[in-house]
Amino acid sequence: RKPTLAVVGATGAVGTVMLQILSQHADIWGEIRLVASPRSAGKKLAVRGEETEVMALSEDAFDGVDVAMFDVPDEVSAQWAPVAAAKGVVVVDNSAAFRMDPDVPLVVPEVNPHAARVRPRGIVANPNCTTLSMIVAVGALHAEFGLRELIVSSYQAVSGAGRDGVDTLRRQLQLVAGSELGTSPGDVRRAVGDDTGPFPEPVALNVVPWAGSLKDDGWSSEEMKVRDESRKILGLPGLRVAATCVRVPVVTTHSLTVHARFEDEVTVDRAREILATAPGVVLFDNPAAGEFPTPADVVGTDPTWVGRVRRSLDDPTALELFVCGDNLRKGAALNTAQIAELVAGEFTAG
Ligand code: 11C
Repeated sequence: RKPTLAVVGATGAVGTVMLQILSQHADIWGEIRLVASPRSAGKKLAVRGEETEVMALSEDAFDGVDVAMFDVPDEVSAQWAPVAAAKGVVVVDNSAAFRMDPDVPLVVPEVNPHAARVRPRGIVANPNCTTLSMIVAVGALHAEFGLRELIVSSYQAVSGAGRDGVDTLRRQLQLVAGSELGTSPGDVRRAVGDDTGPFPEPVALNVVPWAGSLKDDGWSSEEMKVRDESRKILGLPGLRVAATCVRVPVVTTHSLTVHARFEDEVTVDRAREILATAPGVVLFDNPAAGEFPTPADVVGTDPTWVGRVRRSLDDPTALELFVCGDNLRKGAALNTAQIAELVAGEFTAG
C-alpha cells in the first residue's frame, strides 16, 4: 500500500521546495495532504502536477496519515509533532525542537540511515541547514580516516532565515544598486535604513558574523547547532568542534570552509578518491582551471559540492576543504524527503 503523506508548512520557503521535490522524486506516496496555518488554508498549491487545497493545521488533519513532514517554526513543531505522533503518524521534523532529544534520532541518510528506525517518540529530526551543508562530505571522510576535530566557518545564504531573509536582501540590493556606497563607515547602513529584517546588520554589500540567537559565552545558537548536531549524527559525543557562522549576501546555498583533523596522517589523493565516490558528494576541484564550487552554480542542485581540497601545511593529519550545499534542498527539504522515503519503505515493505 502507498502511504499517506502530510506536508505541514507547505506554504513556507522550505515547503515550496518540498513540493517541487515531491513532484520530481519517484511517486511513492498515496495521498499527499498539504497543511499550513489557518491563514493559508484554502490556498491551492501544485504537487505532482495536481492543484491541491491547503488544510488548516488541526488534530483532524492527521487522520489516516502515515508520515508527516514538518517545516514550521520550532514552537509550532514542539506543540504539533507530538499531537501527530500520538495519532500514530511518523513525524519527520525540520525544526530544532527535537534534534537534541535523546529519544529522537537525527538523521542524514548518507551518514546514519539506520538511526531512523529507532524512534521512541515517533519523531525523526532533520538537522540544521548549516550542519547539513557539510556533513555528508565530512561523514564520508570520517568513515575512512576517523574524525578528531572540526573547525568551520560558514558563509550562509539569506534564505536560511526564510522568505523574510530573501525579501530583506532583495530590498537592500535595490537601495544600494548603482551607488558608490561601501566606501565610508555607515554609508550602507544609512542607505538601507533601520529595518534590517531578520539580520542584526545590513546584509547587502556586507558580511555579518551572526546567525540565530545569543547563547552562553558569546556563541550563537547556529554555532552550537553545528557542534551539537555534528556530534550526534557522527556518533562522536566528544568531537572537538569550533564553528563561526557568518551571513553573506547570497540568496540560497550555504558554503563552509572546513578544517578537519583525523586520527592519523591523511593524503589528498585518498581524500579526493573518497569524495569523488561518496554518494551525495560532487568533487569539483581544479583551481588551475578556475574550478571550485560557488553558490551561484550550486543553487538548485542536490549534492554537497567540495573543492579546494588541501592537506594542512602544518598538520599532516588535517584537511582543508571548501564546501557548498543548497540550504533549501539538501539543507532542508531534500534531506527531510529522503528520511520520509526511508520511513515509507517500512510501510511498503509490510
Ligand atoms: C539559517 N540555518 O541559515 C539557519 C536556519 O535550526 O533549522 C535554520 C534554523 C534551523 O539561518
